Amino acid sequence: MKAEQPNSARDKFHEHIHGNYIYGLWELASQMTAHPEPKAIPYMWPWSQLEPIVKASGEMVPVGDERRALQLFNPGLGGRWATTNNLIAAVQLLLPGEVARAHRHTPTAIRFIMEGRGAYTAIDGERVYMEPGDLILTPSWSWHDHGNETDKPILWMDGLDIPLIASLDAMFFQFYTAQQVPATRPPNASKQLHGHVHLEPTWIKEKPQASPLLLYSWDQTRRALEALRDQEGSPFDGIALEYRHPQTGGPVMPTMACWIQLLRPGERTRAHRHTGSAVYYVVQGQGESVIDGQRFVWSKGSIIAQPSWALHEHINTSASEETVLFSIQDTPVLEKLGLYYEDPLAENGGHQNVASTFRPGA
Ligand code: GTQ
Ligand code: FE2
Repeated sequence: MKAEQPNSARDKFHEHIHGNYIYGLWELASQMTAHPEPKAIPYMWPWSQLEPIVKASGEMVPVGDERRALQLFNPGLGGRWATTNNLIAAVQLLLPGEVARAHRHTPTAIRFIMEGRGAYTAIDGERVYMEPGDLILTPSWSWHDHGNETDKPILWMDGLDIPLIASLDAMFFQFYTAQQVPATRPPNASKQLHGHVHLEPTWIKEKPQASPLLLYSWDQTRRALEALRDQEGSPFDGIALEYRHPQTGGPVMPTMACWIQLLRPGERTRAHRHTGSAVYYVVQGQGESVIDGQRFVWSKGSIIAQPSWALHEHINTSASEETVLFSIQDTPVLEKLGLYYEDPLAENGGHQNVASTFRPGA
């Protein structure tokens, strides 16, 4: 057997190859992890922390070329514009009389309306009017501007796949030539055409990848949750419903799925983990999530980041009130690539041991 090279010679060799932008696989093996090890961490922005910041943003910052949207940065991602590895969540405020300038981009967006009503987002010439609890889609590369002609502020959560599109080097962005895109279709036209639950117009031949239904009204969402509240539901997710593309039955966007989940008073789901990340918005109620052994105590308005492969379970801690969680998820991407894996927690009756409780800023 040949004697090992002295360390100094081997170190020199490594220095030399690094200088030529070459690394040995033996130096990298720790990156081929046994399972996903996201840099993003489980994190939460409680409403008590978000609300004063959102209100202050209205006084401190005008709507200029850019929207007044507060982007939630995951502390594990070293300043990357990302809430999880692939998703960004933001809270956007539009004051009475304001218009956010028309533009388009390849990242896909959703809005979930938090507070206020009667403002609109215009998507490719269609004004979609907002009510609390509505989900509104902005497909990739569609022109959009926002306007608030009411006398009250409006507030919504944005969800976008910006980090995914950036890492794919597929980012395109343009401003429109005017402040707003002229209306070419009646208000809420897509709901008029595609919003009929189990009936779809047969004469529409075009089947876009993103849902042609742009407005998923809270009224219909709430009624579905109420109709299903006595079902058993999923042991891991409770009464979890996915917003559907009306023509394909698939996720609302090629890169993002949206869910609404009802947890009944006292309900506690079992823990599981899966590839794909999620951002939750607490629509109503109060409760806790345990994510990778850490307890997150939330209430209406809180936003929670859940990285890929994180063990998670949710608890409605109220004995009388129902809890509703909205979420965006990047699982459609994993599914399309054959990379969706899911594991229940087998031990401990399907529940995690709680090692710590999350405190914001700590
Ligand atoms: O309102 O169009 O939070 O383009 C980030 C990028 C919102 C928007 C965001 C955007 C928008
Ligand atoms: Fe946008």
